[in-house]
Formats: sequence, C-alpha cells, structure tokens
Amino acid sequence: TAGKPIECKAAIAWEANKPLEVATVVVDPPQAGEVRIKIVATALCHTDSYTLDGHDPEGLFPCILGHEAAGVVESVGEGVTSVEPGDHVIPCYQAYCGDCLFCKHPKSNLCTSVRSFTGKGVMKADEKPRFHTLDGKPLYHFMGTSTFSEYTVVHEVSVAKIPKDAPLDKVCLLGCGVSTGWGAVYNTAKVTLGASVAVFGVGAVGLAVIEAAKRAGATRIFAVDTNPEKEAQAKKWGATDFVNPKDHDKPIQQVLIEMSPTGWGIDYTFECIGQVEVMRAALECAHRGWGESIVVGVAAAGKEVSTRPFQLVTGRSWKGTAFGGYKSRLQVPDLVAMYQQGDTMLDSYVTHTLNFDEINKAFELLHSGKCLRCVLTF
Ligand code: NAD
Ligand code: AHE
Ligand code: ZN
Repeated sequence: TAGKPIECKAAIAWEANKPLEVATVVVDPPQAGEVRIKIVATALCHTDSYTLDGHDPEGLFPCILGHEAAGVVESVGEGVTSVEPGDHVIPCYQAYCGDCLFCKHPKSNLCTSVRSFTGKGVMKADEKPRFHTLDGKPLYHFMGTSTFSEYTVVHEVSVAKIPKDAPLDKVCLLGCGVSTGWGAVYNTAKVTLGASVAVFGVGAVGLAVIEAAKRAGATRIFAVDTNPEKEAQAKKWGATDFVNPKDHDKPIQQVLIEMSPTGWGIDYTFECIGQVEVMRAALECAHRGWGESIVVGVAAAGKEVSTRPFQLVTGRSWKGTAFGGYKSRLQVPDLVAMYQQGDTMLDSYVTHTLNFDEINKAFELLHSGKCLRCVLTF
C-alpha cells in the first residue's frame, strides 16, 4: 500500500450539528515529514463533540474528527526517521518538534512547528488535506490527528512511538483526556503533599485530576458535579467529598470555601467542564493568599472569563493547561510505561466499547452522562 492512496472507512463530519456519515474515503500517501497510520482504536473526547456542535472557533467542515487514538504505522514519507512501518504509535494533537522556542522552553509544551497548519485542517508540506471523498472532494483534518478514520496522515512531529505490547484499546486514552488530567496536577499545578483540591466536572478529565491529586498526596479532594450519579465514581477514584451545586442555594464558591479545611478556600482548583461561570467559581474558591485555579475545560467560541481583580490581588492565580503540559512525543511513552507498570486506573476510564460503525451512538453515550470514554475499534 505504501506510496499509493488507500480507500478506507471514515466518519465524515459534513457540517455542524449533523450526525457523522460513515463512508469510504481516500487517504493519500504521506508526503515529506508525514506518517500514515492504521488506526486500531479511537476514543471520543468531549472536544470532538464540542467541535461537532459548532462551538470551536477553529472548526472547519467537512472534516474528519478524532484525536484520542492509537495505531500502527503503515508507511512514512520522505525524511521520516523517528518511526517506521509496523511501529505502534499514539497520534498527538499537541506536537513536539524539540526545536522551536516552546519545545526548548522547560515551561511549555505548545510546539509551533505545525500548529498553524493543523488549525487550518491541512498538512504543512503542501497546505492541503490528505483526505478526500471518492469523487475528489477534499475533507479537512482536525487537530492534526483525524483519528475517526481507518487510516490517517499526521506530521512526524505528532507521532509518539510506544512499545508493541501496550494494549492499543486502552493506551489510546493517553492521546488526550487522561494525560491532560494527570498533567494538570503534576505539571501545571504541581499539587503538593497534604494539599486540598477541588475538581469541577467529573468526566474522564476530572477523574484523571482526582486520580493524580490522590497520588500527589492531596488529603482533601472535593469533586463537584451537577450529576448526582457521578458521586460513586468520584469516590472510587479518590475524592473525599462530593458536592452537587444543585443541593445548595448559596453560590458554589461560597459552599466550598466554608467546607475547606482552613475556612479560607482550597489550595488547587481545576475546571474540567468548559463553562466560564464555573471557571469563575473555581478561581473564587481558591485559597486566599496562594490558591491556584487551573482551567482545563474548553469554552465555546465567544465566551470570556471574568472576576473581580481583587480575587487576584488577594493572592489567587489563574492558569490553564493544554495536554496537561506534557511534551507529547517525548513524554507520552513515559505515560504508557507508567500504565504498563500497573499503577494507574487507566482501564477504568473505558466504560464502553463499540464497533467504529456505531460512532454516532458513541456520541449519544458521551452526552448521556453514563459514559467516561467509549473506545471504537475497526
Ligand atoms: P465530560 O463531558 O465527560 O465531563 C464534564 C462533566 O461536567 C460531566 O460529568 C458533567 O455532568 C459535569 N458538569 C456539566 N456542567 C456542570 C456544572 N455547571 N457544574 C458542575 N458539573 C458540571 O467531559 P471530558 O471529556 O471529561 O472533558 C472535560 C473538558 O475538558 C471539556 O471541556 C473538554 O473539551 C476539555 N478538555 C481539555 C483538554 C486540554 O488540553 N485543556 C484536554 C481534554 C479535554
Ligand atoms: N481550537 C479552539 C480551542 C480548543 C482547545 O483549546 N483545545 C485544547 C485541547 S482540547 C483537547 O480535548 C488545546 O490544547 N488547545 C491548545 C491548542 O493549541 O489548540 C480555539 O479556541 O481556537
Ligand atoms: Zn480531547
């Protein structure tokens, strides 16, 4: 198949707010600096549905969504040296070139080598997509990954090589949500022993924050969710307290300050939903003097955050994280190794598995509140 276009199954997002169409597409061969991957397993992340719902200012249609996956290299383009056909890999929406200002800086993972192209849904070599329909209509890439396809083409800088004995239907989750939650705790907040933590939103990302906070030695972990069914999972993952904002008349930030160990707020708070009002609440219940609030959730186009500047003057700080601050190509293999050593809860995030053909059902599951991650296989 190397060097030739491949016809395969993919899920086409023709336009916002329409179900995906599972159809045959053509995937062109990888050009210089590109890798064609056979996707073995792909999960759905809230960000895929956010984009399909038309909330992403960078959203382009028609496109092929998907960014949490694992697969096997089918062929490589000219000049590619870091992977070869047969290698097992995780596509990384956050690239790592190792060479740009951001890759070289110890404080950032926001590689710029291909970001402007992935944002436009095209590949860097010729600024065109590698996907098209059988009758030649181009289909945009998404987040530089487009994993809702049996085959995809990504930039070499976006490919993390992993061991062949890692189960692809589990480690696919390390391509986004779980890694993001873990990294938000370890890299962005650097949660310390004995700290108090509040996590807003008990989806896969919020649970990964809870898991990592417990591991980092946080002694109080407040899980906040409007869905009462989330309490059991939150506690299983390590939350010490579950708070449903609907059970309280007072603003949730006030409730949490009153519940906090010192009565002055919570050391580290994490917003894992994508709602600007909740981001405000998370900042405002952070501890007076030193509390940090980390924005993980992605808000819809046009939304803005606000608070009284006094909240910052009195020592709270507001931060955000993309892919948990991990330098992807470099560190995703370490996360896979951590999983293979057996001391993570990664398997427990896979609550559903379906055949790729049932991808629209998987989107419904994601909205139902009963699904953390649904893994699709071909
Ligand atoms: P999810 O939909 O599975 O989880 C969200 C949770 O929030 C649900 O349990 C829901 O009941 C709860 N919720 C909704 N409104 C609430 C409210 N007002 N108060 C309290 N709880 C509320 O989503 P997910 O896949 O875990 O993703 C979470 C967010 O993180 C999304 O916005 C996603 O786009 C974003 N994300 C960001 C990054 C990053 O790199 N920054 C990476 C992955 C995901
Ligand atoms: N494209 C959007 C925002 C979407 C967004 O912020 N994405 C997160 C990852 S979500 C993964 O599920 C991210 O890492 N952003 C940094 C980046 O470079 O995309 C917009 O507002 O334009
Ligand atoms: Zn994601």
